[in-house]
Amino acid sequence: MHTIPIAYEDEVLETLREGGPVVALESNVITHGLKYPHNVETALKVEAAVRKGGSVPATICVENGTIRVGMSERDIERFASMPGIPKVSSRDLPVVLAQGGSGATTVASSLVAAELAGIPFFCSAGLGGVHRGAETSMDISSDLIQLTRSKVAVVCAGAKMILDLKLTMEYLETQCVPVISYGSDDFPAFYCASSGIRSPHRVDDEDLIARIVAAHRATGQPGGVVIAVPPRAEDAVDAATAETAIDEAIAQAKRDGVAGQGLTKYLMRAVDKATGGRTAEANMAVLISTAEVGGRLAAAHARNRP
Ligand code: PSU
Ligand code: MN
Repeated sequence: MHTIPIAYEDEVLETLREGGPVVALESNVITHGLKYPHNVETALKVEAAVRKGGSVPATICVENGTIRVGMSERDIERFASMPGIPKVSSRDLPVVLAQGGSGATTVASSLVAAELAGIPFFCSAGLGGVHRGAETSMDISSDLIQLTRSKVAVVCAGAKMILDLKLTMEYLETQCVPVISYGSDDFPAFYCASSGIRSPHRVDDEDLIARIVAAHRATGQPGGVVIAVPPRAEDAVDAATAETAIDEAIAQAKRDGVAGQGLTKYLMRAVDKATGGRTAEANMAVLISTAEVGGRLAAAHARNRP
């Protein structure tokens, strides 16, 4: 039988063997989401935040045909500063693995890796989702589809605000993905505390969230649970400012004929530019703040495990 090579960082492997808490993290946000050197600084702060929450971080990537579960500081620095590392989503993963290639994992492919590695929690700032205009472009992020397949709880600040968040929520409902907002009645909008959309459930008790994740796993249903954590007030961007920048970025993408795989990065960069870097700052801050909550939730889940 063909098996997928997985290289675990020692601490991650030891913690998993003991049934201790580990939080999986993506690497595409390091290589494509943020610019050097902010990407390195942020990735290391995200790892520190997971630890502060009481869990062990495992940043995931693909290197020379092996899935790496847990990157050292040097690995992160190397990945963050090396140009041309490809974005690897779920559908690209088998191609890159079989070719012995390398790449940065998105939310979707990180979920595949986390499940293979037996890590029940994953954390990032913003999920991919249903793009605005998807009724004609059909552009729906694989992140959402993967969420219906991989048994991994996802802690995030909602989905990226450049998306159609209403359609994203509809999609998650249709696909039976439980969505819980932590500390808010609303589904957050990544840069902003609220998307204006009510969340189907609000739970403020972290032990209860851990029990919900355990209950979902026990039902035998495939897929994960979304735990949406709003950005802290001091990190959030004013919604009107963000919306204006997003509208302009989408118009610009149309003019430049940008669509498909590179669209998310293009829009995020254009919005950052239009807001004078405010959204990039919020992106970094929210990655860190959600990681700490993710670390606490994974720790609560491991404590409650029978
Ligand atoms: N660009 C960014 N930040 C990100 C991403 C891209 O500026 O975080 C990412 C995440 O890795 C997410 C992926 O999983 O984009 C979704 O891409 P798409 O919308 O193409 O499915
Ligand atoms: Mn897409």
